[in-house]
Amino acid sequence: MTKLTVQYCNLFVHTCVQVILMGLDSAGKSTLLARLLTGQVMETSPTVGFNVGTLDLDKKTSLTVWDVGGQKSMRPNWRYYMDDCKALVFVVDSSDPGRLPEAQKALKKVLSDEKLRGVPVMVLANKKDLPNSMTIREVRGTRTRTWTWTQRHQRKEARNEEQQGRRE
Ligand SMILES: Nc1nc2c(ncn2[C@@H]2O[C@H](COP(=O)(O)OP(=O)(O)OP(=O)(O)O)[C@@H](O)[C@H]2O)c(=O)[nH]1
Ligand SMILES: [Mg+2]
Repeated sequence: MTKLTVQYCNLFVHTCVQVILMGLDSAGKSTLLARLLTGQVMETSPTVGFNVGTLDLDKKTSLTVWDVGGQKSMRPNWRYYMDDCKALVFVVDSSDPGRLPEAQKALKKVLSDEKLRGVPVMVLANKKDLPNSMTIREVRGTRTRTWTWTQRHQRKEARNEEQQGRRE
């Protein structure tokens, strides 16, 4: 292929990257998505299923952002959104320390899923505008423990696979 043809082809290559917003119910995922899409703070109601929107970063790249309902009954469905996911944003309500252990447990479960192996994760401390919200350090403390747990879990899995490979 000549250089000219390659450049011509590139004109039409559009990359669409899948990003998922997860987190407990009421963490603020739908508010965040609406804000990203419209620039406005909009009224939301608890998400049953999902919301999805596309954000154009430039002419060639866009993000498809999936906002998945966080209620307990919906969490088993989270894994169906993980296929082809290139980044995960886990939203935490930093004004609600009482639910931090629940958020930690949910994140731990999400990160243990094989589908997310190697996928970058951001924990977003939301609702920082509210008085008495936790500091980033407090929220980060939770994430670090979870992350360490996940790395340990993934290393163990890799060792098991390796041993199984040797036996076969
Ligand atoms: N003060 C404050 N309130 C927020 C913020 N983000 C969201 N909220 C409020 O938190 C409530 C829940 O927000 P949602 O965006 O619906 O939460 P969600 O994570 O989508 O919840 P589910 O759909 O049930 O999973 C709403 O009343 C929002 O207005 C924020 O940054 N600051
Ligand atoms: Mg929602």
